[in-house]
Amino acid sequence: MGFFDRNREQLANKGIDDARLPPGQYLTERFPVLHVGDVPTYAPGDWDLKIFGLVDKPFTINLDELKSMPAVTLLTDIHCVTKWSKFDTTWKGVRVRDLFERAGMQSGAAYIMGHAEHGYTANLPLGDVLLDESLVVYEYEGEEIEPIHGGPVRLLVPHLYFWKSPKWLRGLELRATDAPGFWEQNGYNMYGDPFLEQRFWGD
Ligand SMILES: Nc1nc2c(c(=O)[nH]1)N[C@H]1C(S)=C(S)[C@@H](COP(=O)(O)O)O[C@H]1N2
Ligand SMILES: [Mo]
Repeated sequence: MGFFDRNREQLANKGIDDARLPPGQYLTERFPVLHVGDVPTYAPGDWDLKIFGLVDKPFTINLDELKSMPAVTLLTDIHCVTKWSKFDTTWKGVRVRDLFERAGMQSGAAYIMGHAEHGYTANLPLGDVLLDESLVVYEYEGEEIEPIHGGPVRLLVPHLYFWKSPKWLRGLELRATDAPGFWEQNGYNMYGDPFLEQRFWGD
């Protein structure tokens, strides 16, 4: 029996329903770090986030303002396309939907592009980020998110592969049309549902 089968078998021994583990994934207790480029550092007060594109009132929000918005705490599993999954991670942040409602979504908006530091981008259908679980997060396990994991603020769209959750998030752009983001231009799937194993183009 190979590593993946053994890992899946161990789930039952731990009393975990293996339906939570998408096909082709293995469960890890670790929290791997994965990104392109350097980890940015921000002087206090330096980080902000722009909500722009197909909205009536584009705005820029800083960290204090973000933290003053209604907060949501979410317990969720995360799945990386490089095949690790991590269960029961806890995040705190603000619903993307609340930010977009404040900006006033225009009727033509159908997709978003998440913009991160160093030009990293990830595209998503608008409907996916309007879900309750799609958050702009600033805490992980009750602490500020560490810079290596995207602090001060990252996007969290836990029902899709984790590359769709940009670290060091700086902008959310509402768009009429879809366009490939950073990894999507390099062959990753435009949607990325881990339970359908949509890793690459054509999956
Ligand atoms: N800005 C930025 N965000 C990013 C990435 C990146 O390279 N740059 N990599 C993505 C990928 S492929 C994964 S798996 C997760 C990894 O998050 P972690 O390092 O906190 O585990 O971040 C995603 N967000
Ligand atoms: Mo990833």
